[in-house]
Amino acid sequence: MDLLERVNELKEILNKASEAYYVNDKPIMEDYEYDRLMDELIKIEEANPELKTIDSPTCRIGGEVLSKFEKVTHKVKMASLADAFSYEELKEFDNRVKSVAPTATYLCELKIDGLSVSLKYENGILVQGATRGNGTVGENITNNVKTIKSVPLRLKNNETLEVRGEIFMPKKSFIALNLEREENEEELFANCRNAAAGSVRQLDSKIAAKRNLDVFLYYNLDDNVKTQEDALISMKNKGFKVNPLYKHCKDINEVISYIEKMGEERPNLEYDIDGIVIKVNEIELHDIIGETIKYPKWAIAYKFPPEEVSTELLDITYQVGRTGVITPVANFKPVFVAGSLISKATLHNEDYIHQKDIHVGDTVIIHKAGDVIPEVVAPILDKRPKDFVPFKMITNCPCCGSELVRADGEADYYCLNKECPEKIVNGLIHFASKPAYNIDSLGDKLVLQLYEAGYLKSIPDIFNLNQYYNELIALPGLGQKSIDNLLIAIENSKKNNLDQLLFGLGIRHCGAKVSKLICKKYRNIDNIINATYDDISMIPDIGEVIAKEIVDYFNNPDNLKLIEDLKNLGLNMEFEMGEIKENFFTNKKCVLTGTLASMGRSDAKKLIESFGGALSESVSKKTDIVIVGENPGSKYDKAKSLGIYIMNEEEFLNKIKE
Ligand code: 0OW
Repeated sequence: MDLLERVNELKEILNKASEAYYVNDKPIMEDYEYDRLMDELIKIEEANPELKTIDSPTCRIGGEVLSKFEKVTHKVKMASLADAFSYEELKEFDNRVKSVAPTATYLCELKIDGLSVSLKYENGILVQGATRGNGTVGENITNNVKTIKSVPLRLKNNETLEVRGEIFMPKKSFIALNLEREENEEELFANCRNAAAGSVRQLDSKIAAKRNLDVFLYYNLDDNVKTQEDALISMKNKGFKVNPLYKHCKDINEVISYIEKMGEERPNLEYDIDGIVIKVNEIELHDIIGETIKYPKWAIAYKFPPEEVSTELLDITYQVGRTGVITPVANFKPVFVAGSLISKATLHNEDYIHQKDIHVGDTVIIHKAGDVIPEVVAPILDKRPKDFVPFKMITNCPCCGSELVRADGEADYYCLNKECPEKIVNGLIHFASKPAYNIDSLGDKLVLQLYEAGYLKSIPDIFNLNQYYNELIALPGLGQKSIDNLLIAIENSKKNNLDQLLFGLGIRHCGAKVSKLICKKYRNIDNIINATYDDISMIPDIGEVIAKEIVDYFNNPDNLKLIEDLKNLGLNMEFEMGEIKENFFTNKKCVLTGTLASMGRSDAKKLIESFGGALSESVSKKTDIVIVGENPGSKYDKAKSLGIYIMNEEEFLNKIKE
């Protein structure tokens, strides 16, 4: 047999083995056999590069490192889904469908919590994998898609087609990945979806290949089947991995029973789902029912309410914040909640703990408020150990031992010791953080390392680090390049606007927004230092509490010395007003819920603020606009119930451009 024949034989055997193992979960050969054949193919291709083809299983190992992802325009827009948060909303959906298509039935699928992908095949060969992006323009991630073992590199028949589905990271892979990242002191992924998205966007496909990504396909653009159910069966027959837990429901009540059943099944699934997708099964009805700008009207996603689980409260520990505030933290047996593994949650303050009647040793119920923040909901009283030790708030700082102080009427305890190490370190971390002085190469770990090495004890020390150049490059894990970058970043940061400095100082209750308001009024640091309590408290949205904190801060000689030191170090003490263009968002209170395809949250916030608007976290009667991105949370629901103006991303972008 000549080499070409051998290569084709190996590709045939290995691709078949991949499909059997990863698509049909029915292995047809031992792992060592697969690896042996793969090694043989790698060697032949290395010796004879002209024999390597783009459908070779050796592509699954990854290899090429891209500098960036090419943009891809989808010939047919990759639709998104409208959400339903209650059965009432599902019934409204059903009424709308039946009003134009009375004979419609439904096909329910699990809503895999990953990221959408489009796979293009030409003459049976996978030629392109792309992300959804904003639905019209996505990113070319072909190299990374080829490393997903359940993605066929070649179809059995040489068809030309495009299929779409969801890339996801199985729960087990997510836990293993985070354990590995914890050991490497890397930032952990919050949930399976973020881990999948972070993996698919790796420019080095060798890294993607290690992430055990998987995929379920649910849509074939080039099929002429009559129902969604047939579409799934047909895709499975072509060798695609299709989630088997779909169900044909004849009416909305059957849909609701299926939702109930899968809600119970959810914690046992090997992957994350955040809901159920309900589609009209008869495809010829889709055009009759139609679609809106962003969503098909013949499909909807029912979103599960935040998942609750119980676990054992092992300990209550305490953090010392940069202002000295003491925060109790619940440490419990790790549990999976709504897609992420958590072992800690804030307990806010002493009153919260007493009011919830929480004690170490309790079995507590945990959920994720707004699907993101882990929260201890309540103890399960009949599981409380007889010999439990009632909770008692600590009286001394867990870090420096000084006596804690709780001001009358305040909920929190504070450590007032200016020399408290944890307070100093957290203060420096805050100063260098993105929303404050934004010295991006001076992260939490480096601040702690420089503090412990004795080079960094105060804010001015940051700007004197250049005097210890030789000592710094000798520190473990650092080197000339990283120190050069750090010193450049520090030097450049001196040009920052005054509000970033004021926020970075860590004055209590003086957050980013307040700092900007103060700077807009006074324009430079000396005017702020000389401002009176009455003057400051007259500023709209400032008030007496903040005015007192600011006046007290600048009455303290140590802080005045700090400002003098920073002036002498060349930090900018003026506030440059960006020109505020009047537009739809001027003086409007906005809330953003869900994720925008076209920009991150902080960019949206900057944009709105540049027009004189404000972006806050929670929806209230004072909110003027709620901007709804993908996978919005309960804020969207609240906005609807309050009759607040809601806009989707498309409208937001148009208004911004006006
Ligand atoms: N995440 C899913 C899923 C699904 C598409 C095709 C027509 C309308 C949306 O499991 N099972 N089925 C669809 O159908 N979409 C899904 O996910 C969507 C894609 C984009 C936003 C959602 O994640």
